[in-house]
Amino acid sequence: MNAAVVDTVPSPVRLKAVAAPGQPEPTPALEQLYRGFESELLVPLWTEIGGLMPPHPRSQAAPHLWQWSRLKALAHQAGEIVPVGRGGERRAIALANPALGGRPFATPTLWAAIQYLMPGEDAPEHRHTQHAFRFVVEGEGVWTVVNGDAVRMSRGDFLPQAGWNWHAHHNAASEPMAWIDGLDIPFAYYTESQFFEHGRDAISDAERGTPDRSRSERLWGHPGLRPLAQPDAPQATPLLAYRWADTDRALADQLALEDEGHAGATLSPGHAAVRYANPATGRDVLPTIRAEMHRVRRGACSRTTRETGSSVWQVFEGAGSVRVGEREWRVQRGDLFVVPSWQPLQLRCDADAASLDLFRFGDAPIFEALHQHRVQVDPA
Ligand code: GTQ
Ligand code: FE2
Repeated sequence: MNAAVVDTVPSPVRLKAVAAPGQPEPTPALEQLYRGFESELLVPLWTEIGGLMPPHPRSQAAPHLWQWSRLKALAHQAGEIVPVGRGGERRAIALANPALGGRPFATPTLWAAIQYLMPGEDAPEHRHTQHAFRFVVEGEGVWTVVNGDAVRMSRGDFLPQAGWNWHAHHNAASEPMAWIDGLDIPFAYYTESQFFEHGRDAISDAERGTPDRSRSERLWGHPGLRPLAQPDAPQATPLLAYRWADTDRALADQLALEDEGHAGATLSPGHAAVRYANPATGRDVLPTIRAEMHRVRRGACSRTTRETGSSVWQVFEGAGSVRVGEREWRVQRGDLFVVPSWQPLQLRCDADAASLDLFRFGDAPIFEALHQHRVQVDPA
């Protein structure tokens, strides 16, 4: 090895000889051993064990709340000042977890952003290996065009879009529109697995149509019915839009069944929930992202739950309070908050709100695939 190179590279390793339980007292011999480790870029497990192998996850990420009113005001300002086009690709503004070093990451694995398009604007076509979805908390007028299939985006709709599909967005309406994007960008970043390509500079006139239902919905959007001409078990969902009317009815039915005495219809008393599923497999919509909608009845609260991996929640409707770890916030429509790995979460609906509806996405499919997923629900 070239000694000059070794000399110019500062060792990032700094070991302290400390007396920990079961470890030797600091002596000149121990100091010399540790300086030897440092100069060879070696780290002994016994000084690191607490941080590397804690008894349960201790997340780097912090619980945090972003208020929708502030996000939307800033996104609107960006709409007036910052153009959208090739290069920057999207007018998307990411939530940066305050404990993740200023990176635009909501959690160690998940990206969450508010995206904004002015009337008549287009976001250009591209594709990437990162898996993505859109969720619309309010407004309408934008169509997302996935592999040439124009998909309407309206309030309450969930629009998954698996990696490596071409996509562009266009606002066909006379009002600006905001929505949220969720992607596994941080996961792809840390695992160094990203690919990206630009698409056509403009989509065709036919693709600029504004159909009520996309081709994907006409093929795959019939409950319990699989089109025989289509592939058997696509890994990510072939259905590009999950409409609010269906989600709303599913949640309302759970609570109505509970009212009729069928306690097993809900997760816990007053807490209804559904997961968006791939209609071909029944599994999660995306390989890395799980998405759900929750409804907590007036005055009710959820059971306190901890789970491996992180999630981001967005209040869809109603008002209430949310407790994450040591933090507690009042929340209303559009507010977004982060639940880091293994931090306890409890949701509570105000006594004077009809219900508290929340959209949630998380990285659980990653941990399930690796047999590392755990959930702990406090007893009632
Ligand atoms: O809409 O295609 O928030 O590619 C981040 C990356 C949105 C998108 C984001 C993206 C998009
Ligand atoms: Fe994209």
